[in-house]
Amino acid sequence: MNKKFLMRLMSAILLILTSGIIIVPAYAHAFPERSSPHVGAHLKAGPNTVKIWFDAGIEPIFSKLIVRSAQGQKVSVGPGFIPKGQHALLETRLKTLTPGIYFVYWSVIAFDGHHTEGRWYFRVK
Ligand SMILES: [Cu+2]
Repeated sequence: MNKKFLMRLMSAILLILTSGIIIVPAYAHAFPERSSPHVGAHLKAGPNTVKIWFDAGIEPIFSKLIVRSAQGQKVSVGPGFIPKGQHALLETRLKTLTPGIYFVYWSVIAFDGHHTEGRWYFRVK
């Protein structure tokens, strides 16, 4: 093996390694982009649903959206769901809400397998 061949071999290996890094798909974690009601909203009447739109696709089986009153009572129906034809929208139906503060708990697994979760509130006057 001469020196020139060795140099070529090394640069070829380097090229394969670096291009290998480039072709790895760049998936993102899922974070909320917007919601209905808005984070921290003060509402005149209780909403019927809570919706959170994420910036990446989420897995239906592992994604949860639960709403609780300030006293910790669950006021949402079921664990939340992803409407048909959607992949980044998480939704839940609500029972009739009386005036007070409500906490929205969300927990999702993105298509890349990464888990994110959070909590925010809205208020019904
Ligand atoms: Cu991720």
